[in-house]
Amino acid sequence: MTLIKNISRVVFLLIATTLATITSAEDLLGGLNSLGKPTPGGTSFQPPATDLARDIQWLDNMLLIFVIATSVFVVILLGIVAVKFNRHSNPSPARFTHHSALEVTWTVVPVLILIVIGSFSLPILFNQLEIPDSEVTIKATGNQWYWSYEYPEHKFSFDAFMLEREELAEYGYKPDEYLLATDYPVVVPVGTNVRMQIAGADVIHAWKIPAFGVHMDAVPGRLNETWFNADKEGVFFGQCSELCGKNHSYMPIVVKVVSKELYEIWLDSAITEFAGEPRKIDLALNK
Ligand SMILES: [Cu+2]
Repeated sequence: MTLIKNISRVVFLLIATTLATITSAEDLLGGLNSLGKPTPGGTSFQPPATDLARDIQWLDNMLLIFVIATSVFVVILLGIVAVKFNRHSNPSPARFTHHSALEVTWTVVPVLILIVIGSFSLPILFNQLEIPDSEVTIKATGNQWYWSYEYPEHKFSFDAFMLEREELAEYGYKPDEYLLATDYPVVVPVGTNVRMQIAGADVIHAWKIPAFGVHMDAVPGRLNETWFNADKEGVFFGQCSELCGKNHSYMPIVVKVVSKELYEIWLDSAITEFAGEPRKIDLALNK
């Protein structure tokens, strides 16, 4: 009888310990791939994880065509002038000062180029700034020198500090994620419109996730808004992108995009961990 009692006590203790170790919200989020981070020697964009980022990268490539074409054209013109109209090849230059057709052309063509560029870039800009109906709202506040996050719908908030090199493994990050990883990540559900409200507590910071195509200034006394809808589950890194003081480079941003089911579980444990308001059934995400 005592043996059975002891065994059941051990089993109970084992279950209790396991439960205790997974109550931390952070522990639920292991096993995600790092999708959005810089690569050594990289010069191009990070792989896009939102339509916003895809649009920006498409626009950048499109503009590059105009930039290259204009540069090549100007270099060729300069070459022709240098070869054909130097003092030796053209000792007695023409004396005319106006050429109406040429002047109209060099005014109209750049205007047309700007109209073409504007007609593609303005819709992309409007799309970034028009916040669609969102299911999750997160407020990010830049402080010297860390970010704090609030989930206003559930009334909890937490601070996110950069991890030291020796802390990375403990929090499940790789050694090359030093200067990018934080102790607490922002967690969002995949395929969901997320409204980001961004403000500064002291000086101007900027909240930026390159893979999302999101970059918004965090200005004291003003609430800026932006949004994203991440379509890949994974870990995405960003950094403060406005010079904000001596530790500007030590206030990184981590966003973990998880399945809607895992998000709900994380939300419950975060509400417990950060003393938020217990939520009613969140129907929006269960659709
Ligand atoms: Cu900053």
